[in-house]
Amino acid sequence: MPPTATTLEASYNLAREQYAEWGVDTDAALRRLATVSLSLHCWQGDDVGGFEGTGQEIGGGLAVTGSYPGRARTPDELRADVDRALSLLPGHHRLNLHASYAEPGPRKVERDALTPEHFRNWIDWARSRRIGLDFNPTYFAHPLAADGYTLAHPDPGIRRFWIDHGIACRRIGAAMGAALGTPCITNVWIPDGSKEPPIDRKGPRARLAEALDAVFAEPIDPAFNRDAVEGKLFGIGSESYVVGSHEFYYGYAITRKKLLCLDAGHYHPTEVVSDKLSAVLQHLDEALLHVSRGVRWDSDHVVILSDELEAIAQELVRGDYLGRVHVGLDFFDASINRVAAWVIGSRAMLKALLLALLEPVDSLRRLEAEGDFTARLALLEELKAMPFGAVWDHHCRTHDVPAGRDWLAEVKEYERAVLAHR
Ligand code: RNT
Ligand code: ZN
Repeated sequence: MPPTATTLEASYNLAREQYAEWGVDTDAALRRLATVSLSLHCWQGDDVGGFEGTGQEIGGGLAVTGSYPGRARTPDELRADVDRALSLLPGHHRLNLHASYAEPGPRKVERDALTPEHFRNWIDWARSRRIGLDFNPTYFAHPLAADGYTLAHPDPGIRRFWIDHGIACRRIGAAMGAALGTPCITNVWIPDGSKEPPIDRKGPRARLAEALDAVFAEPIDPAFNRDAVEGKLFGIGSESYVVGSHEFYYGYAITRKKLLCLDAGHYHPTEVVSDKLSAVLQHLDEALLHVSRGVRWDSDHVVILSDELEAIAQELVRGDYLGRVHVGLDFFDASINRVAAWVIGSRAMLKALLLALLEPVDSLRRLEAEGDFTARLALLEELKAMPFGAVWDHHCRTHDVPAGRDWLAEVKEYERAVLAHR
Protein backbone atom coordinates (compact mmCIF):
# COMPACT_ATOMS: atom_id res chain seq x y z
CA MET A 1 0.00 0.00 0.00
CA PRO A 2 1.39 3.42 -0.90
CA PRO A 3 1.88 5.80 2.03
CA THR A 4 -1.16 7.93 2.86
CA ALA A 5 -1.19 11.71 2.68
CA THR A 6 -1.04 11.83 6.46
CA THR A 7 2.06 9.65 6.58
CA LEU A 8 3.73 11.78 3.91
CA GLU A 9 2.91 14.96 5.80
CA ALA A 10 4.16 13.51 9.07
CA SER A 11 7.40 12.47 7.34
CA TYR A 12 7.80 15.96 5.94
CA ASN A 13 7.28 17.59 9.31
CA LEU A 14 9.95 15.39 10.86
CA ALA A 15 12.30 16.07 7.97
CA ARG A 16 11.70 19.81 8.28
CA GLU A 17 12.69 19.67 11.94
CA GLN A 18 15.80 17.65 11.16
CA TYR A 19 16.92 20.10 8.51
CA ALA A 20 16.11 23.03 10.79
CA GLU A 21 18.63 21.60 13.27
CA TRP A 22 21.24 22.03 10.55
CA GLY A 23 20.07 25.59 9.98
CA VAL A 24 18.31 24.71 6.72
CA ASP A 25 14.83 26.04 5.91
CA THR A 26 13.13 23.35 3.81
CA ASP A 27 10.16 25.56 2.89
CA ALA A 28 12.49 28.23 1.54
CA ALA A 29 14.41 25.59 -0.43
CA LEU A 30 11.17 24.36 -2.00
CA ARG A 31 10.06 27.89 -2.88
CA ARG A 32 13.37 28.38 -4.68
CA LEU A 33 13.12 25.02 -6.44
CA ALA A 34 9.67 25.94 -7.74
CA THR A 35 11.17 28.86 -9.66
CA VAL A 36 13.50 26.66 -11.74
CA SER A 37 12.29 25.79 -15.24
CA LEU A 38 13.99 22.92 -16.99
CA SER A 39 13.98 22.88 -20.76
CA LEU A 40 12.78 19.44 -21.85
CA HIS A 41 14.26 18.30 -25.15
CA CYS A 42 11.54 17.32 -27.62
CA TRP A 43 13.82 14.79 -29.30
CA GLN A 44 13.62 12.19 -26.51
CA GLY A 45 10.04 11.52 -27.64
CA ASP A 46 10.82 10.32 -31.16
CA ASP A 47 14.48 9.30 -31.22
CA VAL A 48 15.60 12.62 -32.76
CA GLY A 49 13.45 11.80 -35.81
CA GLY A 50 11.69 15.10 -36.50
CA PHE A 51 8.79 15.50 -38.93
CA GLU A 52 10.40 16.26 -42.26
CA GLY A 53 9.47 12.80 -43.46
CA THR A 54 12.50 12.48 -45.73
CA GLY A 55 13.64 9.18 -44.24
CA GLN A 56 17.08 10.76 -43.94
CA GLU A 57 19.39 9.04 -41.45
CA ILE A 58 20.05 10.98 -38.28
CA GLY A 59 23.80 11.21 -39.05
CA GLY A 60 25.92 13.94 -37.54
CA GLY A 61 27.71 11.38 -35.40
CA LEU A 62 24.60 10.92 -33.25
CA ALA A 63 23.17 7.50 -32.45
CA VAL A 64 19.95 6.39 -30.78
CA THR A 65 19.76 2.75 -29.75
CA GLY A 66 16.71 0.66 -28.91
CA SER A 67 13.31 0.00 -30.45
CA TYR A 68 10.89 0.27 -27.55
CA PRO A 69 7.35 0.59 -28.92
CA GLY A 70 5.42 3.86 -28.75
CA ARG A 71 7.64 6.41 -30.49
CA ALA A 72 5.75 9.61 -31.33
CA ARG A 73 5.15 9.63 -35.09
CA THR A 74 3.36 12.95 -35.48
CA PRO A 75 3.56 16.39 -33.87
CA ASP A 76 0.23 15.75 -32.12
CA GLU A 77 1.53 12.50 -30.65
CA LEU A 78 4.71 14.20 -29.52
CA ARG A 79 2.78 17.05 -27.90
CA ALA A 80 0.54 14.56 -26.11
CA ASP A 81 3.61 12.71 -24.81
CA VAL A 82 5.27 15.93 -23.64
CA ASP A 83 2.00 16.88 -21.91
CA ARG A 84 2.03 13.54 -20.13
CA ALA A 85 5.64 13.98 -19.02
CA LEU A 86 5.09 17.57 -17.86
CA SER A 87 2.09 16.47 -15.82
CA LEU A 88 4.41 14.28 -13.74
CA LEU A 89 6.96 16.99 -12.94
CA PRO A 90 6.62 19.44 -10.09
CA GLY A 91 7.10 23.02 -11.29
CA HIS A 92 6.74 24.91 -14.51
CA HIS A 93 8.98 23.80 -17.36
CA ARG A 94 9.83 24.59 -20.99
CA LEU A 95 10.12 22.67 -24.24
CA ASN A 96 13.20 22.67 -26.43
CA LEU A 97 12.46 22.16 -30.14
CA HIS A 98 14.67 21.39 -33.12
CA ALA A 99 14.04 22.94 -36.53
CA SER A 100 13.35 19.46 -37.92
CA TYR A 101 10.12 19.43 -35.90
CA ALA A 102 8.54 22.07 -38.15
CA GLU A 103 5.02 21.56 -39.48
CA PRO A 104 5.05 23.10 -42.96
CA GLY A 105 1.86 21.35 -44.08
CA PRO A 106 1.62 19.40 -47.32
CA ARG A 107 4.31 21.46 -49.10
CA LYS A 108 7.95 20.65 -48.31
CA VAL A 109 9.86 23.65 -47.01
CA GLU A 110 13.66 23.67 -47.11
CA ARG A 111 15.45 24.43 -43.89
CA ASP A 112 16.77 27.76 -45.14
CA ALA A 113 13.20 28.90 -45.79
CA LEU A 114 11.60 28.01 -42.45
CA THR A 115 9.54 30.75 -40.80
CA PRO A 116 7.70 31.14 -37.48
CA GLU A 117 4.51 30.15 -39.33
CA HIS A 118 5.88 26.60 -39.61
CA PHE A 119 5.95 26.45 -35.82
CA ARG A 120 2.51 27.96 -35.30
CA ASN A 121 1.09 24.77 -33.78
CA TRP A 122 3.98 24.50 -31.36
CA ILE A 123 3.67 28.13 -30.35
CA ASP A 124 -0.11 27.84 -29.88
CA TRP A 125 0.36 24.68 -27.86
CA ALA A 126 3.02 26.32 -25.68
CA ARG A 127 0.88 29.42 -25.18
CA SER A 128 -2.12 27.35 -24.12
CA ARG A 129 0.11 25.62 -21.52
CA ARG A 130 1.81 28.89 -20.59
CA ILE A 131 5.24 27.39 -21.15
CA GLY A 132 8.31 28.79 -22.87
CA LEU A 133 10.02 27.36 -25.93
CA ASP A 134 13.69 27.00 -26.76
CA PHE A 135 15.03 26.24 -30.20
CA ASN A 136 17.82 24.66 -32.25
CA PRO A 137 18.74 24.86 -35.91
CA THR A 138 19.11 21.29 -37.24
CA TYR A 139 22.51 20.79 -38.85
CA PHE A 140 22.20 17.02 -39.34
CA ALA A 141 19.87 14.46 -40.97
CA HIS A 142 20.01 16.34 -44.27
CA PRO A 143 21.60 15.63 -47.69
CA LEU A 144 23.68 18.83 -47.42
CA ALA A 145 25.12 17.58 -44.10
CA ALA A 146 25.77 14.05 -45.37
CA ASP A 147 29.53 14.52 -45.83
CA GLY A 148 29.94 15.68 -42.24
CA TYR A 149 30.34 19.41 -42.84
CA THR A 150 27.80 22.24 -42.63
CA LEU A 151 28.75 25.78 -41.50
CA ALA A 152 32.44 24.94 -42.02
CA HIS A 153 31.88 23.28 -45.40
CA PRO A 154 34.49 24.13 -48.03
CA ASP A 155 31.74 24.70 -50.63
CA PRO A 156 30.49 28.29 -50.26
CA GLY A 157 27.04 27.35 -51.62
CA ILE A 158 26.52 24.69 -48.96
CA ARG A 159 27.87 27.02 -46.31
CA ARG A 160 25.42 29.68 -47.45
CA PHE A 161 22.50 27.24 -47.17
CA TRP A 162 23.42 26.48 -43.56
CA ILE A 163 24.01 30.15 -42.72
CA ASP A 164 20.54 30.93 -44.04
CA HIS A 165 19.16 28.10 -41.93
CA GLY A 166 20.78 29.65 -38.86
CA ILE A 167 19.38 33.08 -39.71
CA ALA A 168 15.90 31.62 -40.20
CA CYS A 169 16.10 29.82 -36.87
CA ARG A 170 17.05 32.92 -34.89
CA ARG A 171 13.99 34.68 -36.32
CA ILE A 172 11.84 31.71 -35.35
CA GLY A 173 13.36 31.79 -31.86
CA ALA A 174 12.59 35.51 -31.60
CA ALA A 175 8.99 34.90 -32.70
CA MET A 176 8.64 32.19 -30.06
CA GLY A 177 10.07 34.48 -27.40
CA ALA A 178 7.82 37.36 -28.40
CA ALA A 179 4.70 35.18 -28.55
CA LEU A 180 5.34 33.49 -25.22
CA GLY A 181 6.78 36.38 -23.24
CA THR A 182 9.96 34.55 -22.27
CA PRO A 183 13.26 34.61 -24.18
CA CYS A 184 13.93 31.64 -26.43
CA ILE A 185 17.43 30.20 -26.18
CA THR A 186 18.47 29.19 -29.68
CA ASN A 187 21.40 26.80 -29.52
CA VAL A 188 23.77 26.10 -32.40
CA TRP A 189 25.40 22.72 -32.53
CA ILE A 190 26.99 21.47 -35.74
CA PRO A 191 28.51 18.04 -36.42
CA ASP A 192 31.44 19.26 -38.54
CA GLY A 193 34.57 17.20 -38.16
CA SER A 194 36.54 14.31 -39.57
CA LYS A 195 37.29 10.68 -38.90
CA GLU A 196 41.02 10.94 -39.60
CA PRO A 197 43.38 13.75 -38.67
CA PRO A 198 43.01 16.49 -41.28
CA ILE A 199 45.94 18.39 -42.78
CA ASP A 200 44.06 21.64 -42.39
CA ARG A 201 42.65 22.21 -38.92
CA LYS A 202 42.76 25.96 -39.30
CA GLY A 203 40.69 26.53 -42.46
CA PRO A 204 37.43 24.96 -41.26
CA ARG A 205 37.67 26.87 -37.97
CA ALA A 206 38.19 30.14 -39.79
CA ARG A 207 35.19 29.36 -42.01
CA LEU A 208 33.08 28.45 -38.96
CA ALA A 209 33.86 31.73 -37.19
CA GLU A 210 32.97 33.67 -40.33
CA ALA A 211 29.79 31.65 -40.92
CA LEU A 212 28.65 32.12 -37.32
CA ASP A 213 29.24 35.85 -37.59
CA ALA A 214 26.97 35.83 -40.64
CA VAL A 215 24.31 33.79 -38.79
CA PHE A 216 24.39 36.24 -35.86
CA ALA A 217 24.73 39.46 -37.90
CA GLU A 218 21.13 40.54 -37.45
CA PRO A 219 20.62 42.19 -34.05
CA ILE A 220 17.78 40.58 -32.10
CA ASP A 221 16.41 41.80 -28.79
CA PRO A 222 17.62 39.42 -26.04
CA ALA A 223 14.18 39.71 -24.48
CA PHE A 224 13.02 37.53 -27.40
CA ASN A 225 15.98 35.41 -28.48
CA ARG A 226 19.40 34.58 -27.05
CA ASP A 227 22.04 32.63 -28.93
CA ALA A 228 24.05 29.76 -27.52
CA VAL A 229 26.90 27.76 -29.08
CA GLU A 230 27.69 24.15 -28.16
CA GLY A 231 31.10 22.55 -28.56
CA LYS A 232 32.02 18.91 -28.53
CA LEU A 233 35.01 16.61 -28.20
CA PHE A 234 34.16 14.02 -30.85
CA GLY A 235 31.32 12.22 -32.57
CA ILE A 236 30.93 8.99 -34.50
CA GLY A 237 32.83 9.70 -37.71
CA SER A 238 34.45 12.82 -36.28
CA GLU A 239 36.81 11.08 -33.87
CA SER A 240 39.99 12.89 -34.85
CA TYR A 241 38.84 16.43 -35.38
CA VAL A 242 35.82 18.51 -34.43
CA VAL A 243 35.73 22.00 -35.87
CA GLY A 244 33.55 23.39 -33.08
CA SER A 245 35.65 22.26 -30.15
CA HIS A 246 35.35 23.57 -26.62
CA GLU A 247 38.16 26.11 -27.03
CA PHE A 248 36.69 27.34 -30.30
CA TYR A 249 33.28 28.08 -28.82
CA TYR A 250 34.51 29.33 -25.48
CA GLY A 251 36.53 31.98 -27.27
CA TYR A 252 33.68 32.65 -29.64
CA ALA A 253 31.12 33.04 -26.85
CA ILE A 254 33.33 35.47 -24.96
CA THR A 255 34.27 37.64 -27.92
CA ARG A 256 30.74 37.72 -29.43
CA LYS A 257 28.85 37.81 -26.13
CA LYS A 258 26.96 34.59 -26.75
CA LEU A 259 25.85 31.94 -24.32
CA LEU A 260 28.13 28.93 -24.06
CA CYS A 261 26.32 25.60 -24.01
CA LEU A 262 28.03 22.98 -21.88
CA ASP A 263 26.85 19.45 -22.64
CA ALA A 264 27.76 17.01 -19.89
CA GLY A 265 28.66 14.35 -22.47
CA HIS A 266 30.95 16.49 -24.60
CA TYR A 267 34.27 16.38 -22.76
CA HIS A 268 37.06 13.94 -22.02
CA PRO A 269 35.62 11.20 -19.79
CA THR A 270 37.38 12.46 -16.64
CA GLU A 271 36.53 16.09 -17.32
CA VAL A 272 33.35 17.37 -15.68
CA VAL A 273 30.97 20.18 -16.52
CA SER A 274 30.40 20.86 -12.81
CA ASP A 275 33.94 22.20 -12.55
CA LYS A 276 33.57 24.35 -15.66
CA LEU A 277 30.61 26.46 -14.55
CA SER A 278 32.45 28.70 -12.12
CA ALA A 279 35.33 29.00 -14.60
CA VAL A 280 33.37 30.06 -17.68
CA LEU A 281 30.95 32.23 -15.73
CA GLN A 282 33.88 34.46 -14.72
CA HIS A 283 33.91 35.54 -18.34
CA LEU A 284 30.37 35.03 -19.61
CA ASP A 285 27.07 36.49 -18.47
CA GLU A 286 25.02 33.39 -19.14
CA ALA A 287 25.39 29.75 -20.04
CA LEU A 288 23.19 26.90 -21.21
CA LEU A 289 23.50 23.40 -19.85
CA HIS A 290 22.74 20.26 -21.77
CA VAL A 291 22.38 17.89 -18.89
CA SER A 292 23.16 14.47 -20.21
CA ARG A 293 24.90 11.32 -19.02
CA GLY A 294 27.73 9.96 -21.05
CA VAL A 295 28.67 6.36 -20.34
CA ARG A 296 32.27 5.90 -21.59
CA TRP A 297 31.44 8.25 -24.46
CA ASP A 298 28.79 10.83 -25.41
CA SER A 299 26.15 8.13 -25.22
CA ASP A 300 23.27 10.38 -24.15
CA HIS A 301 21.98 8.00 -21.46
CA VAL A 302 18.97 9.09 -19.43
CA VAL A 303 20.03 11.41 -16.65
CA ILE A 304 20.03 9.86 -13.17
CA LEU A 305 20.88 11.21 -9.73
CA SER A 306 24.60 10.58 -10.18
CA ASP A 307 27.48 12.17 -8.31
CA GLU A 308 28.14 14.45 -11.27
CA LEU A 309 24.49 15.52 -11.48
CA GLU A 310 24.62 16.41 -7.80
CA ALA A 311 27.87 18.27 -8.36
CA ILE A 312 26.34 20.28 -11.23
CA ALA A 313 23.38 21.24 -9.05
CA GLN A 314 25.66 22.13 -6.14
CA GLU A 315 27.64 24.47 -8.37
CA LEU A 316 24.46 26.12 -9.64
CA VAL A 317 23.25 26.72 -6.10
CA ARG A 318 26.52 27.41 -4.28
CA GLY A 319 27.61 29.82 -7.01
CA ASP A 320 24.18 31.49 -7.12
CA TYR A 321 24.06 30.79 -10.85
CA LEU A 322 20.43 29.73 -11.23
CA GLY A 323 19.60 33.11 -12.72
CA ARG A 324 22.44 32.91 -15.25
CA VAL A 325 22.38 29.28 -16.33
CA HIS A 326 19.56 27.83 -18.40
CA VAL A 327 19.12 24.18 -17.59
CA GLY A 328 18.31 22.08 -20.64
CA LEU A 329 18.27 18.31 -20.84
CA ASP A 330 19.83 16.33 -23.68
CA PHE A 331 19.57 12.55 -23.85
CA PHE A 332 17.84 10.03 -26.04
CA ASP A 333 17.05 6.47 -25.14
CA ALA A 334 14.82 4.34 -27.33
CA SER A 335 15.23 1.20 -25.23
CA ILE A 336 12.75 2.18 -22.51
CA ASN A 337 9.41 3.98 -22.39
CA ARG A 338 10.24 7.41 -23.82
CA VAL A 339 7.86 9.34 -21.59
CA ALA A 340 9.37 7.61 -18.56
CA ALA A 341 12.83 8.60 -19.83
CA TRP A 342 11.82 12.29 -19.75
CA VAL A 343 10.29 11.89 -16.31
CA ILE A 344 13.25 10.00 -14.84
CA GLY A 345 15.77 12.49 -16.19
CA SER A 346 13.81 15.61 -15.27
CA ARG A 347 12.92 14.40 -11.80
CA ALA A 348 16.57 13.47 -11.24
CA MET A 349 17.64 17.00 -12.18
CA LEU A 350 15.05 18.53 -9.86
CA LYS A 351 16.06 16.20 -7.03
CA ALA A 352 19.71 17.15 -7.51
CA LEU A 353 18.75 20.83 -7.28
CA LEU A 354 16.69 20.16 -4.17
CA LEU A 355 19.61 18.34 -2.53
CA ALA A 356 21.82 21.32 -3.31
CA LEU A 357 19.22 23.77 -1.96
CA LEU A 358 19.08 21.74 1.26
CA GLU A 359 22.79 22.14 1.96
CA PRO A 360 23.77 24.22 4.99
CA VAL A 361 26.02 26.08 2.63
CA ASP A 362 26.90 28.97 4.93
CA SER A 363 28.21 26.72 7.70
CA LEU A 364 30.10 24.57 5.20
CA ARG A 365 31.66 27.70 3.74
CA ARG A 366 32.63 28.87 7.22
CA LEU A 367 34.28 25.56 8.05
CA GLU A 368 36.24 25.73 4.83
CA ALA A 369 37.34 29.30 5.53
CA GLU A 370 38.48 28.27 9.01
CA GLY A 371 40.45 25.39 7.55
CA ASP A 372 38.37 22.76 9.33
CA PHE A 373 38.45 20.27 6.50
CA THR A 374 37.72 17.42 8.91
CA ALA A 375 34.31 18.85 9.75
CA ARG A 376 33.68 19.80 6.11
CA LEU A 377 34.16 16.21 4.98
CA ALA A 378 32.35 14.68 7.97
CA LEU A 379 29.28 16.91 7.56
CA LEU A 380 29.07 16.44 3.80
CA GLU A 381 28.97 12.69 4.41
CA GLU A 382 26.36 12.93 7.19
CA LEU A 383 24.18 15.11 4.98
CA LYS A 384 23.82 12.19 2.61
CA ALA A 385 21.73 10.38 5.22
CA MET A 386 19.29 13.25 5.75
CA PRO A 387 15.60 12.59 4.88
CA PHE A 388 15.55 14.50 1.62
CA GLY A 389 13.05 12.05 0.10
CA ALA A 390 10.37 13.29 2.49
CA VAL A 391 11.01 16.85 1.35
CA TRP A 392 10.83 15.81 -2.30
CA ASP A 393 7.56 13.93 -1.78
CA HIS A 394 6.08 16.97 -0.05
CA HIS A 395 7.16 19.15 -2.97
CA CYS A 396 5.50 16.80 -5.47
CA ARG A 397 2.29 16.69 -3.47
CA THR A 398 2.04 20.44 -3.07
CA HIS A 399 2.47 20.71 -6.86
CA ASP A 400 -0.23 18.13 -7.49
CA VAL A 401 2.06 15.59 -9.10
CA PRO A 402 2.66 12.02 -7.92
CA ALA A 403 5.11 11.60 -5.06
CA GLY A 404 7.68 8.80 -4.89
CA ARG A 405 7.24 6.07 -7.46
CA ASP A 406 3.54 6.76 -8.03
CA TRP A 407 4.22 8.46 -11.37
CA LEU A 408 5.31 5.16 -12.88
CA ALA A 409 1.81 3.69 -12.69
CA GLU A 410 0.55 6.69 -14.68
CA VAL A 411 3.17 6.19 -17.38
CA LYS A 412 2.35 2.48 -17.55
CA GLU A 413 -1.32 3.31 -17.92
CA TYR A 414 -0.51 5.82 -20.70
CA GLU A 415 1.55 3.14 -22.39
CA ARG A 416 -1.34 0.68 -22.23
CA ALA A 417 -3.98 3.15 -23.34
CA VAL A 418 -2.03 5.19 -25.91
CA LEU A 419 1.55 4.23 -26.74
CA ALA A 420 0.86 0.52 -27.31
CA HIS A 421 -1.53 1.37 -30.15
CA ARG A 422 1.02 3.25 -32.24
C1 RNT B 1 25.04 16.61 -30.14
C2 RNT B 1 24.58 17.69 -29.23
C3 RNT B 1 23.27 18.29 -29.57
C4 RNT B 1 22.21 17.26 -29.92
C5 RNT B 1 20.83 17.83 -30.12
C6 RNT B 1 19.92 16.85 -30.76
O1 RNT B 1 26.15 15.96 -29.69
O2 RNT B 1 24.58 17.23 -27.92
O3 RNT B 1 22.86 19.12 -28.54
O4 RNT B 1 22.14 16.26 -28.95
O5 RNT B 1 20.91 19.01 -30.78
ZN1 ZN C 1 23.83 18.67 -26.46
